[in-house]
Order: sequence, then C-alpha cells, then structure tokens
Amino acid sequence: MALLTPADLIEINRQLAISDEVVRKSTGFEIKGICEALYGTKANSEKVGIVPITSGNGIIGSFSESLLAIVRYFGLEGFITEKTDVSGYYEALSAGADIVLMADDYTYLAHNLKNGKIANNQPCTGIIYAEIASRAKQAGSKEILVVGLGKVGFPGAEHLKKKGFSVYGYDLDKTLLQRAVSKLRILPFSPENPKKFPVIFEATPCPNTIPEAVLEQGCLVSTPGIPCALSENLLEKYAVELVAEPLGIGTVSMLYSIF
Ligand code: NAD
Ligand code: 2YH
Repeated sequence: MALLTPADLIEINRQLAISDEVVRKSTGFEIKGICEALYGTKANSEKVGIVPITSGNGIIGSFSESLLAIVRYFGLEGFITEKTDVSGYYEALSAGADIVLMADDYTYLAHNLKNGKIANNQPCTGIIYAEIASRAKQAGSKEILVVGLGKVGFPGAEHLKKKGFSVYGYDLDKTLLQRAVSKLRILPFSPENPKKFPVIFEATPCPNTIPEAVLEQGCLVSTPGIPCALSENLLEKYAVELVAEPLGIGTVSMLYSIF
C-alpha cells in the first residue's frame, strides 16, 4: 500500500488550484461543479472533523493539515481534533462534527454522522478522475484508455463503461486485466499493439506507465497515481492537459458522495 508523504502534500491548495484550472478549461466546470453533477448533491454548511490516526506507520506530517486546507478550499468548515484515534473520534463527535474524515495505512474514509453514509477514498477517487476524463472536450470520440485496474482504476473504468464509453484497459497484472475484461466488458489493451487516445485515465503507483505511442497531441490525462505517470518531457512534447493532484480531488468526491 503506497502511503502519502509530506513531500506529496506541499502547497496542496496550489496543487488543487492548478488542477481546478485545467479541469475548468477542459470541461467547462470546476471540480466542485462536477461533484455536484456527479452525485446530485450540494454542500449544506457541513462541519468536518479530521481525526489524526496513529496506527501502523502513524501520523503523516501535514496529512490532517492538508485535509483541513482541502475542506476549506471547497468552502466547508473544518477542524482537526487535538486527540488522536478513538479519543479524537469522540472529540470530533462532541465538538459537533457532521462528517468525520480519518485514514490509517489501508483505509481513508469519510463518515456522515447525520445520515449514516460512508465513503471510501479509493472508489471515490477513481470515479471522480474518470468523470473528469469523461467530460473533457477531447472525449468526443468516446474512446478512453485506462491504465491500472486496481482499487482506484477498476471503479473508474466501471464508471466510464456505465457512461457509455468505449473503454480500453491495461494492467501489468494479467489476472486483474482479465477480471476487468470479463466483469466490465472492457477491451484489453496491449502496449505491443498501441493506438493513440485523446483521453487517458491512469491509476498506478508507478512512473512512466503511459507509453509514448498512445499519446495524442493535446490529449487529457486524468491521473490520481503517485508519482505522476508521465515525464516532464512527454508532458511538454505532446502538450498534455494534466489533471493530477495527491489528495484534494478524491477527498471532495468522498464528501459530495455522502452529502
Ligand atoms: P492498486 O495497487 O490497487 O492498483 C494499482 C494497479 O496498477 C495494480 O493493479 C498494478 O498491477 C498496476 N500497475 C502497476 N504498474 C503498472 C504499469 N506499469 N502498467 C500498468 N499497470 C500497472 O493501487 P490503488 O489503490 O488503485 O492506487 C493507485 C494509485 O493511486 C497509487 O499511486 C495511490 O497512491 C494513488 N491514489 C491517489 C489518490 C489521490 O487522491 N490522488 C487517492 C487514492 C490513491
Ligand atoms: O495515505 C494513506 C493510505 N494510502 C490511504 C489509503 C487510501 N488511499 N493513509 C494516510 C494515513 C494518515 C495518517 N494515519 C494520519 O496522519 O492520520
């Protein structure tokens, strides 16, 4: 399980603002507007309690602070509990949190205490990055390549299929690729037999996962994967419109899914 590091989270608001601008240019909507349309929900002054969790590898420097910055970026009120773990959860409830955000090494969840709804970061991240890809001005041909069909990529590919896209999928793990082909009826993509795509959704923990041969000039790459799948050189050479951000887009997707 890849863990975020403080280096990933540097200037999170700036990273979010850059992605928001790319999304706005490419889809005509800001990230928040896409979440509203995707889930059919709106924020209603919910107060978000963020609970630092010490289990496993422990507190990640600036994780809770980044979540607070993200919550505020999207116009919500939030606070970080002074205590951690169960005591922090109790503190969040006692301080009137409507929603609790917390993560250990395996699960990052949002729990709406008013309506009981729960969101898991991985599917919510896959779905919002796939939704952004589906709304890109480049997506006219309805052909999208998905690279990485794990816990984030699979739900994203499923979402694109449901939206009627012609989804090509690739994963180094042949069992996962086969699972996606049979369960989602996506088309298996082979790097040995490449073709160009106007829109690519990537969700792997590795660099250089998108072969140069699939990049169309001016394509949109929507990727939550850390580190970034594309080198600076390829980004520049193909004038790629890149949506890539380490925590905020997935988090706002979680929140709107449980409003
Ligand atoms: P996962 O391990 O479940 O899935 C990753 C998949 O990528 C695996 O199936 C693996 O076989 C495949 N893969 C690895 N190298 C590949 C390559 N070269 N070509 C094709 N496939 C390859 O991981 P996950 O939980 O789906 O997370 C994926 C990435 O998304 C990680 O980097 C994770 O940290 C990141 N993530 C980011 C956010 C965010 O908000 N930005 C949120 C959640 C996860
Ligand atoms: O980064 C992670 C995991 N990869 C989450 C898995 C879902 N994508 N967890 C963050 C851990 C935060 C830490 N416990 C803290 O500071 O509270």
